[in-house]
Amino acid sequence: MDHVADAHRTDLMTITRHVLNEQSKHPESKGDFTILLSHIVLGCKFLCSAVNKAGLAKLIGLAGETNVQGEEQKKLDVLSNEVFVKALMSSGRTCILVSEEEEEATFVDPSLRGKYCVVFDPLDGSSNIDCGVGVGTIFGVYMAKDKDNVSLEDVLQSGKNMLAAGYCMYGSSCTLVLSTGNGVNGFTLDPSIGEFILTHPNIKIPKKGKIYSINEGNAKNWDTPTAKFVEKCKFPKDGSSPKSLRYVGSMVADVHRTLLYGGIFLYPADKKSPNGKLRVLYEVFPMSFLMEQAGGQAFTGKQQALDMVPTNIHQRSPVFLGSYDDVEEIKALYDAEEMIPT
Ligand code: FDP
Repeated sequence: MDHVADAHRTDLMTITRHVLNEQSKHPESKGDFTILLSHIVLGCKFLCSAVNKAGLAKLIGLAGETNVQGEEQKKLDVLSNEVFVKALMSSGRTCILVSEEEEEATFVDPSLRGKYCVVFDPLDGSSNIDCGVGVGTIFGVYMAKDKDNVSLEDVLQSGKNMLAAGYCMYGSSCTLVLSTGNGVNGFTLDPSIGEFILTHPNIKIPKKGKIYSINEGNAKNWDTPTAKFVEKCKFPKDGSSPKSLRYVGSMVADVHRTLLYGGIFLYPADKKSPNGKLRVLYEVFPMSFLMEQAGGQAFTGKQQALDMVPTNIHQRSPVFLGSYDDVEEIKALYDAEEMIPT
């Protein structure tokens, strides 16, 4: 028996150990973020289990349907929202919650209030749920200026002010990718021990990629820079090979692949949706934060994505994110477009 190798295999870097290590670098820290994160992790584990059982437990389908016992069945995205709201509130470390599932922001009761504002999409990629394709949770964390006197302004901040962002992908494995502003790390859930283990330390996105990811079905309505970019991907004029197209249609899955393999994910504005489709606070910002932390970029067609300051919590924006060089190319096409006199 190789005891040395066994000892190595059991010296696991769990997500909690990793965050505690980070915390020890800040002696002034009281561990509030670690507590918040452990509640986010709990929500992710719960959802991972619910997503895995969705077919069996009839969690899919329409909210409001009843089962044979006459109990109301919860649609998976409704359940996901409830799980996250409860997990975040019970942490005692949050003051404002913004969820994709709720029209209004939730102001946490003063007795349970902490200093963090959490913006999240509890179950992103909902159109993929019923066929078992990977979906995920996306989240971003801000700090309130004064937790006893909070307002929407605390979440309507530039993406550059985010303290942390991440996503959890419920796919063939359950992977949580996190940045606290000091690089990006990926953790995979080991279901046998119920712990997220550091499996992808210090993720860096390749500087240039071979994959582009966009809903080609919208091509009829694209603007000129997007159409030119996709044309270049398919018919490069510099002698390079054409790029491959991959599109799952779940942002978490498409961005995860982009982060690991390199390339670009595009959700542009088009004639039908002049502001794009994806939401600034809990889709564009967290994913842009992760991309920048991994050495990539995120652009809106007008500016670096994290420079936006949203004016409403469910605001949408176009986004182009991924490998640094690929995003440079789309930026150049938008710059060139601006030079053309109208
Ligand atoms: P969905 O509508 O399935 O919830 O934000 C929502 C989102 O999925 C993203 O996860 C995904 O990237 C995008 O929309 C897919 O949109 P299209 O179906 O228009 O391509």
